[in-house]
Amino acid sequence: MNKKIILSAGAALAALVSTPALAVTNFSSDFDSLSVPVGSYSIVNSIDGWTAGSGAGIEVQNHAAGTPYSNPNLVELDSDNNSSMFRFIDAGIYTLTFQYSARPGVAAGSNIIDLFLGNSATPYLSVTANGTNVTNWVQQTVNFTVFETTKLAFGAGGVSDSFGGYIDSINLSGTAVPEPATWAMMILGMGAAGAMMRRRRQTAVSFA
Ligand SMILES: [Ca+2]
Ligand SMILES: [Ca+2]
Ligand SMILES: [Ca+2]
Repeated sequence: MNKKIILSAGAALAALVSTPALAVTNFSSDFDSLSVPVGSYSIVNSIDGWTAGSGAGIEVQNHAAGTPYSNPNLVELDSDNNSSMFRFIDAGIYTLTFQYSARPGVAAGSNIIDLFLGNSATPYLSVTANGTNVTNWVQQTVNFTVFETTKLAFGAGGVSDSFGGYIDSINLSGTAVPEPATWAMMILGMGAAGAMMRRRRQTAVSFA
């Protein structure tokens, strides 16, 4: 009897382990595949899986004003005006990292980069800094979990004047969120194991 319970708990655990993982989005984008003349820039509608959202488009610079984190390009989202770019990611438990630098010589109020998750108009993260005479790259790291396909977006904020914060080398890595059925099986498995332990305890008492 107890052996059967152990087996059923084992089967539940095996099912948990063998449940195929849902698709998870992993990507890195450094914006370096686009050919842009050195010292210049191009404003594009899509790059590295990102699509331009609001505003004039995605400005890809090749050493136009400052040094990219990864060569030869970086992205400025205050292209001709405050613009955004987005993509969709699958459900998952994620770590997102990206490099941020103020644009040299531009004040913090004009250098804002916002990160948005889903349809919320409130940024999940907002970063800015005062520009010095050079680019100062600082890695930003955010952890989040999404339970369904979700929009991920970056946007320029603050003064819309064609000069703004830089981003480069965005990296998303994640693991699958267990499916509800898997959770149910795991809980059943634990319940069975608990019942088995309770029965064992009772047996021990009756034999004492
Ligand atoms: Ca780059
Ligand atoms: Ca610009
Ligand atoms: Ca600006």
